[in-house]
Amino acid sequence: MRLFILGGDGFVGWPTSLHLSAQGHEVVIIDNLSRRHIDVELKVESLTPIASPAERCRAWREATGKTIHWETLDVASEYSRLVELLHAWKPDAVIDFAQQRAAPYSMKTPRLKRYTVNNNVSTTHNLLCALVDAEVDAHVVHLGTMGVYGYSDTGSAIPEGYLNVEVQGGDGQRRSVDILHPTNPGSIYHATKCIDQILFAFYAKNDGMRITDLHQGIVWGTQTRETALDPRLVNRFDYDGDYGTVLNRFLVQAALGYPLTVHGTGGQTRAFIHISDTVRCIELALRHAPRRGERVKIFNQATETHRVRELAHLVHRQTGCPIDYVHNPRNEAVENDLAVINEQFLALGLNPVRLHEGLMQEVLDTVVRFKERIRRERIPCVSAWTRAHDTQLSLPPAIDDALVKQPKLDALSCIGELAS
Ligand code: USQ
Repeated sequence: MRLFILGGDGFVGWPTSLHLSAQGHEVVIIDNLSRRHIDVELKVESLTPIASPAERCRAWREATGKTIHWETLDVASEYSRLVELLHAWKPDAVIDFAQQRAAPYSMKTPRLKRYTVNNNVSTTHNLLCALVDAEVDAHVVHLGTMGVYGYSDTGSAIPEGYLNVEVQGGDGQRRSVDILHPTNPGSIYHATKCIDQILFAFYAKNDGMRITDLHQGIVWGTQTRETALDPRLVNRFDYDGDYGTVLNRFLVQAALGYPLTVHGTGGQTRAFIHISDTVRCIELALRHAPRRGERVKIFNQATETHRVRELAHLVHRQTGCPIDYVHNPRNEAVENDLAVINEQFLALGLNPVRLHEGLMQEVLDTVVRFKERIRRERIPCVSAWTRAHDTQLSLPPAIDDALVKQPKLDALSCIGELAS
């Protein structure tokens, strides 16, 4: 298949691009390098030293003889060029990772709330609109989030996208219907994924578009088989308080002997998936596209659930690092249970990678290799969901300055600098 991978430079986009190229697909990455720009803005870098886009593609060619094409484009704002690219390449499928994906970043300031909504919703809608406009019948595979459901304990497992309910019709008869599971976002970022769902439902109904939405849990790990082929192919690894996700952060903290930062009681249960399963799930979703006219296919892309404090205990047992129960800057339930149905991927043959000490050790080894690059002052989570949650008013001055002084997130302004 010929594939467009929007956001192919990011934490999930890059390993997916390599994996699908390795499977023999023709891959075109479309990316505005915004994630690298945000690194500059936040004065933090991926723990692993990631190569420039050109270097990444060169390394892939040298390692495998395969070519990955690269187009630098901001899908949220360069609509006409997107249509031109669709006309020129006529992809069979478009995989969409081109989103601002960090909940804490999306809650940091009014400017970043607006940036996240404008960027994420415009990207989704521009893509859908452009496919109709260009008359390209590509399967859209979108990386959504388990967070669209909220994490409340309803006493039943979260179904895959649709909830079967019974309604009473005007004739008094009761009928069973499937509705999109009600949304309950926990951040502005998660809210954008809820809006995406509505757009997908509309384009599937109105234009017969073939769409798959993957409701993914928290990804952990860093390397996949392909990213490990050459140091220049290494995947990015975030540990800072905005972009680092909880288990990867704990592993970094353990490597430094920095007490594990459990928010509140650590009673939040979340769904998880290892990065190597993520890329396999996307491959499976691609192979099983919905038919034209079929409703949006929704998969829960998560393989296990864990409570945050249990993860901290696991890391503590393996490394001896102490646990620190810190103030929670988020407005979230103190404790929640979570059960998730993920039957569809299992039925398609996914054999999940489960969290175990060996795999955590692999991540720890990577962390230790690049330990010197860690900026300890970027570890605390300081993005507060509301003023009331910001009991410490503790934004480090450097971040305050960075945000105030940069009037606009111009994702393209740093390309030359980054690519050189
Ligand atoms: N947490 C801690 N200590 C920390 C960091 C986080 O206790 O040092 C807690 C948070 O309060 C939260 C939980 O860990 O309860 C998860 O936080 P996270 O930062 O690992 O994950 P989250 O913000 O939910 O977002 C991540 C990805 C996002 C993806 C989502 C999947 O950044 O792109 O959509 O996971 S899910 O959570 O299932 O919606």
